[in-house]
Amino acid sequence: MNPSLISLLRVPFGLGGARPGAELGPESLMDAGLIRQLAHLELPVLDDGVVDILSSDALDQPRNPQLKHLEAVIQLNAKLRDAVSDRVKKALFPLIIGGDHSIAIGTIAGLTKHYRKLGVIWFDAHGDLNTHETTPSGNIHGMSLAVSLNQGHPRLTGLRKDSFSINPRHVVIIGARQLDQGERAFIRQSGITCFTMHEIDRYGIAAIMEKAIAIVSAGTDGVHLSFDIDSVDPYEAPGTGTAVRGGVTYREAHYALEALHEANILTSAEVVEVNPLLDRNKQTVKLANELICSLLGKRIL
Ligand code: 6HN
Ligand code: MN
Ligand code: MN
Ligand code: MN
Repeated sequence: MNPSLISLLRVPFGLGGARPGAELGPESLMDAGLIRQLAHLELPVLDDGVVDILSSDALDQPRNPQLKHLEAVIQLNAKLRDAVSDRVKKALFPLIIGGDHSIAIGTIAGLTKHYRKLGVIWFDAHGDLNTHETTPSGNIHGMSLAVSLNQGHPRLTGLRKDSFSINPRHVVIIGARQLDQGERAFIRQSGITCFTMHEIDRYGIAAIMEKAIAIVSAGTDGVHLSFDIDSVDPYEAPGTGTAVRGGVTYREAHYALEALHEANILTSAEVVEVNPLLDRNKQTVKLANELICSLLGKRIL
């Protein structure tokens, strides 16, 4: 891990997602002992507060079916952007726990106020590369990577107006298995690397991580991990709003994050889309905490 002190930011927001419950993610990770587990690793962690909106549904008039809860998403992400920017300025390592994946818009906008050439690893069953024009659902969590690459509705990309752009060649998606038509076109045209489950099956997670690490660290000045828990197979991670069969296994997920720790390239990370309302015996919540520990250096031996 590069900087010495980790700033843990909790973002209890779910209005960018498909189903209620992701807003309960941060509380459930904390209740399951995240701070205690990190303390075991003897990591310097600052429990650095909550980023939330003031009110929710009242903000959302008139409703746009292509951009659900747009006003709430904008308000939340402006706050999160400024909080993340502040932590980077203080040379802290921002660790954000969500929340649905729309919060990556604010996280990455804040990071790229400082990082001129940010690399991004996007672990996800999905591409999150829709725009209001291509979205099948209107849920903004399916647009957050596109917005972070300055594509989409101007109200959303406007959150990035004082931030440096990200070169799509510095972006790697890992674990994809459900891409919409517009997202496939986006990937083909942009130069993003996408390692789908097919490539993970073919080459193995170790080789994929090696390639991904090489891509995001060449010519960049920081690397962000955006980890959507739905990248993991629903057998292991049922507690998420848009589960898709055929994901990475328990060990593949751990290995991927262990490899990232070893590579020592990350400058920030976020874990999103844990939905305790859809969970089974807190399986997904516990997994999220374990994965965070692997990412931050927990070793088997
Ligand atoms: N996520 N591609 C679908 C959509 O509605 O745009 C699913 C998006 C899922 C987003 O899981 O972060
Ligand atoms: Mn996602
Ligand atoms: Mn997803
Ligand atoms: Mn969701």
